[in-house]
Amino acid sequence: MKKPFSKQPAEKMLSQKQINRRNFIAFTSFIGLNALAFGGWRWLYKSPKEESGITAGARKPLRKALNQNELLFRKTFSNDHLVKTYPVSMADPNVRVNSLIGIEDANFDAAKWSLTINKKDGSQLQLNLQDIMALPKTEIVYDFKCVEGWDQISHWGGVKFSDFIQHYNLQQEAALQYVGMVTPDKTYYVGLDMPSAMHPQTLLAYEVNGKPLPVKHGQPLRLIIPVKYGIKNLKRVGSISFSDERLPDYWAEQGYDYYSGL
Ligand SMILES: Nc1nc2c(c(=O)[nH]1)N[C@H]1C(S)=C(S)[C@@H](COP(=O)(O)O)O[C@H]1N2
Ligand SMILES: [Mo]
Repeated sequence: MKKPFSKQPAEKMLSQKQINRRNFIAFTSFIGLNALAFGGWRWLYKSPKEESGITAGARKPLRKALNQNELLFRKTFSNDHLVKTYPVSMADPNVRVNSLIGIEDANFDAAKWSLTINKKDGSQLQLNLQDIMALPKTEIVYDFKCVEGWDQISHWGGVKFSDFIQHYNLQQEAALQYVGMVTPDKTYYVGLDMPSAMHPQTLLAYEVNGKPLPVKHGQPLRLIIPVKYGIKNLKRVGSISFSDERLPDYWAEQGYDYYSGL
């Protein structure tokens, strides 16, 4: 009578020599891979830190990887990519407030406020709110996102940054790579890549929910830049500058991503 399993090839018995050999391979690769991981970590740990400046805190190889990521995102989400918008009825009437750096001065007088534009040739342009409100108005209702983990559909009104540039003949300035915006007291500041600033949904906003901006949202003028996280949406713009170098950014100095794109 045939055994049911006899067709199966007989299991090969491993000789003691083979077992020893396999143990040796397993053990040395275990040690080897650990040494490799440790070496990699030491390499990263010992590699120079980037110089403190616009961004700070990352080891150079990490920063290199971050910059590559940024390039990829900038190529993928070009200017033609519009942030999703919503009907006005979906805007939240109670707009959240997050962080008040640079807008805490109780003596601030919005009537005396003016916007300073630092032009490429070193000259300045001083504009008041009426100048800005005289330009074509654009409204947007979109999902505002804060890196701290909340988001909210909100409704803003103002002038498109790109319309503003055109109207005041700042094409030479817009040909540079970066824009910087600073609060009047200079305590909060953001640096932006020009394509994001010139994005068709980026506004210098003076209204929220159809009413003038209250202090807590950046009276009298704030940046609304829907392609970026909240941190870049500077409240109470005091001055605007242009450069081919990255301009200072409050949160990038604390280690947040300079680009902070969505
Ligand atoms: N001047 C100034 N602008 C600022 C901030 C700030 O602290 N000061 N915080 C930023 C952050 S982190 C967010 S999420 C948004 C919040 O805007 P909101 O308070 O109008 O919701 O403002 C941004 N702009
Ligand atoms: Mo935020």
